[in-house]
Amino acid sequence: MGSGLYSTDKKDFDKTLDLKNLKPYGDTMNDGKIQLSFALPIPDDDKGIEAAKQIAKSMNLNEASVVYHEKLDKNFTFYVVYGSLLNSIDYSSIKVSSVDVTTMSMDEVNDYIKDNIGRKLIVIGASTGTDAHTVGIDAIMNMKGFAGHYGLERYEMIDAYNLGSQVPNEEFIAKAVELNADVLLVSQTVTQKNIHIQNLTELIELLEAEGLRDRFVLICGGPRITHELAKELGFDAGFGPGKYADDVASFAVTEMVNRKLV
Ligand code: B12
Repeated sequence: MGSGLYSTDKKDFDKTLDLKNLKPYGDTMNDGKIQLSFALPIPDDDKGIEAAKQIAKSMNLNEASVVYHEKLDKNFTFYVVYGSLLNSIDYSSIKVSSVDVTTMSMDEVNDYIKDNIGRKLIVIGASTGTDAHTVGIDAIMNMKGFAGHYGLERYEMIDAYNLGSQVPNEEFIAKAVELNADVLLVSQTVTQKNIHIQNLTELIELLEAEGLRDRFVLICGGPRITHELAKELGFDAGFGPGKYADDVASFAVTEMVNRKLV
């Protein structure tokens, strides 16, 4: 549902909906019902169930009940808890930064490149640093694509090079220079101890040190990457779950033309 529905039809939708005090919806408006899961480093017994309820209460969950619990190991238990959240948030004050480009289809991107750039684009991608996850970058680049969206390898006007995972930043940059790449795609999945921030920052610093930053369209992505974070770190755009090759290609070609990198 877009915000348009709320602003124009709010009263018809539900008279008790208050966007300044937004709460999760379970089965009635403002009931605050949520379900959450977590593990505790304790045995799976009655005392553990009570501990899980108290944890939920400490998170401001009212009438919490443990709807599922399972022993993970002798001293570790997994819980699913259901309850009513007492907190609310002000939805009307939320501002987000998102990629402001209309997504074109694969054919439209190819035509756009022919009309505005007049040559094939060179795109390289990798999971960099210590990150071993490849499924995200493959989803964007692989010929077969992902969720019904063909990957960049299938684009007639794009030469796509997928370097795989655990590619050191130095190697990634060297390959980008060797191939005379236009667009660099970096995937980061692991975010433990903010390793993704460290790694993405290192890439920017290396590019800047070599005077190469402005030569490329620089895009990162991954399950916990937002456009806002990407911009903060010095990338041109960031894409997370629910984004596909066509979103990325549309941004990249538009950015190239806007920045006169053609
Ligand atoms: C498969 C998997 C693995 C496989 C990876 C195999 C492979 N070849 O990729 C293996 C078993 C190797 C693995 C290892 C590890 N994993 Co793992 N793994 C997963 C799992 C189950 C699925 C990830 C996945 O493939 N998602 C599907 C893809 C399509 O989604 P996606 O990456 O979000 O991609 C989309 C977008 O984000 C975006 N996108 C992604 N990249 C890019 C890049 C660009 C440029 C753009 C534009 C867009 C984009 O486009 C995609 C399509 O929409 C997740 C849990 C989960 N269910 O998500 C854990 C998970 C990611 N793994 C995790 C962990 C901790 C690890 C290990 C550290 C475990 C360990 N202790 O050894 C190691 C990491 C080792 C390392 N050095 O990196 C954690 C990460 C937690 C965190 N916040 O850091 C998760 C979340 C599991 C968990 N709940 O704990 N893992």
